[in-house]
Amino acid sequence: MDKKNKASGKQPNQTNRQVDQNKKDQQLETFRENPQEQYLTTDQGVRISDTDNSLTAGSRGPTLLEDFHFREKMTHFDHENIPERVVHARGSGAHGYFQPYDTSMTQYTKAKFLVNPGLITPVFVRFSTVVGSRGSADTVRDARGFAVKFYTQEGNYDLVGNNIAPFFIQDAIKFPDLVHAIKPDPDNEMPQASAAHDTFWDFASLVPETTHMIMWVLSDRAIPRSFRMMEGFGVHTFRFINEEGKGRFVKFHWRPLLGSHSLVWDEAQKLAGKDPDWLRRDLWEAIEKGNYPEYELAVQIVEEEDEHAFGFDLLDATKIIPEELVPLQPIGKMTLNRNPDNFFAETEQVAFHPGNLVPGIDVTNDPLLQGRLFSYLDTQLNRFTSANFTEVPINKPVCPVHNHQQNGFMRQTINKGKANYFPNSVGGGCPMMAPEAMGGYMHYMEKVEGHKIRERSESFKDHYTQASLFYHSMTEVEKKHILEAAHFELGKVESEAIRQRMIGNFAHVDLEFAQKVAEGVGIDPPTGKVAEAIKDTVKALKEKISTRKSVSESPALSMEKNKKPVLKSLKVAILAANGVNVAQVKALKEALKAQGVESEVVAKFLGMLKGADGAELKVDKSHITTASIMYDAVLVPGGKKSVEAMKKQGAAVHFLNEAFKHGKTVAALGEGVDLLAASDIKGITLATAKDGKITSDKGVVTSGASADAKAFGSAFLEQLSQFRHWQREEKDTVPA
Ligand code: HDE
Repeated sequence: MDKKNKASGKQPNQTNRQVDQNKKDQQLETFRENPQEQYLTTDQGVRISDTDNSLTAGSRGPTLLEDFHFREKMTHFDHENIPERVVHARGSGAHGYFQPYDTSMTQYTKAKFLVNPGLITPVFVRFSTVVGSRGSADTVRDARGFAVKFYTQEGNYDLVGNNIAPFFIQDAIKFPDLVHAIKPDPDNEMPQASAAHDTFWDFASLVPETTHMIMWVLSDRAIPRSFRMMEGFGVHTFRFINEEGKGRFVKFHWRPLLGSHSLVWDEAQKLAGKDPDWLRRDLWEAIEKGNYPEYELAVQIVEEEDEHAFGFDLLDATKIIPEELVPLQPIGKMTLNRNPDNFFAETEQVAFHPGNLVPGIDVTNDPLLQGRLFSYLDTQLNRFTSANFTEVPINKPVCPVHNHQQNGFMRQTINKGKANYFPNSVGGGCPMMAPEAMGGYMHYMEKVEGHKIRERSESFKDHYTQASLFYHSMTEVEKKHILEAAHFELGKVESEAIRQRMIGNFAHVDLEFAQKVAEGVGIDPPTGKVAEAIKDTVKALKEKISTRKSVSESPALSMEKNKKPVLKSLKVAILAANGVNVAQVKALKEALKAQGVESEVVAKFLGMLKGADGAELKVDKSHITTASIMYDAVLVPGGKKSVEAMKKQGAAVHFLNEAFKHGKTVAALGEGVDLLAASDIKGITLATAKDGKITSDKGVVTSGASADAKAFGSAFLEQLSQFRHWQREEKDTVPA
């Protein structure tokens, strides 16, 4: 297996483990409320005899103020809302655990949860989109948040990352500007959950440091197929500190064991309407079915001596460290195995903070990270109105908490004794300060000196080299998707001047790319003297960094180049109507299930279908409630009557066209091939209904009625595991 960009395939050692995995769950259990077999009561515990009628003066008279049940019920309802997060408002959470593979990280960090394979640390993860409101669609083009709270024995550690490795800006002071620009316009609050409007591209075109992340956001990474199939990045350079006190720079990566996969843009937009909860539902259902999402945690380590060895600054969050320069070292595996019991109590109230650190991990001077260290606590105070949000069950550490913090709205802890200050003698000096040997957190003793100054470091000033590296590391199809995304995004920009400026920025990434973007958005492409001047700037940038470590291509950045076959938990639609070959469908379903592939029978109406031989088949989804975009592949079984009926069903034919257009595996057996032939899918080799042939052409697998079922099964699974078939040029002519 290619160790560079894929999960290493390592497994944690299961012997001698200190099972801490359930510690958080046990703690949460003490807060859970279960209404089974219980009476309805007020908040005071008084049993309620009637919750359907207010207490009134006569059956048609006014409501009485003394109706304490009415008052309490209504008041609580009136106060149900808290402010949604100012960014990352839309999120989905899951519980799980993390376990290191081995002790290999001991040389770099003293963080126990990363070096002791016997230790299983409970985690809570919240995935999110950034821009949209709490009720917005999941599949919008956006970065995804990937925030992990580790409930370690040494305190909570939060790794608050994204699924995009670089960030838009270098200095936190620009964050309010960036977010204002990308959020809906202030006058009319449009558009929702989308960067495709003038204000964002105005900002981007004026702030070229955004260019690198823009290339990622235009790429397929911004429309993940599933939270389970998405990478995560810590983004900043952090610091590891080992037992000897030696510090090293570190970047964090999460690699999904299912590999990284994306939607296509047309599909993403349609899903936003047909199932706005697409990613949330996928995560929830996978966990309910026992398909636990798994991610490998890996790190890139840089020695302090090498701080200035690279062609970019490690403290600049708009840059990545190419994996070809510093390979990833696997640490351990995170498994998400439990859905929250209550969305508000857990997913909404969880409060992450990149400053929640444990011994062995520290921050660096990255100015973006430094600003975050202020912002997260500040924003939690706005969301919760009280500093006591740390006492909310989901935020509570599983290790002891003792200090002199007190009071405030909604204080839960009952601190005993008189000593609410330090030093004290009345409380025996407790709680005591912990020396380092007793686990006391020590900030890394970095030497810092300088003049107070508002100035961006010279080493932060190259905004294009890595944007260009990203683009040039893509496959042709990935480049095409970036181009189409740029046509969409800039195509929605009304101001020609903004579009023009963006083309100028893109020209520094790749001249030809900029020219192609310009062509689609009504702007004269940069040519002649302008193009020459841009080429000179780019060349000068390259020369400046050529003496330091850099790469001109990073295959690790391409999802396509690192594609990993996947079958587990993919979903296949089986199109059918009355007269379908029921025995064949049942056999297919079994064969798919054996590989962990899910399948659903899709027909015009819900209910039972009657097969050719009189057997019955349950319909899982009707045409009106589903679409090809909700499946990873489509299969048409045999059955003459069934196929003849479907030829007259626009929805069934559209299903095939659309799946084909989106690059999905399409298959047909026996008479099912006739439905394919009747669709708009042309130029693909098909078997004929009656022969014994099996064909497999660009992800379209067909089988004559007399062909070997097993051989068809393996041909289909082979194509399905490829996930998408981009080589279909014919798809552009298919209407869907
Ligand atoms: Fe955040 N970010 N951020 N961010 N961020 C928030 O904190 C902020 C940044 C990220 O699921 C807020 O609790 C500033 C980078 C995630 O609850 C807020 C800057 C990365 C989440 C905030 C950044 C992130 C947030 C809003 C620039 C990837 C959701 C609600 C300096 C490494 C966590 C909240 C969850 C949330 C501030 C940049 C990731 C306002 C000032 C870079 C995953 O505090």
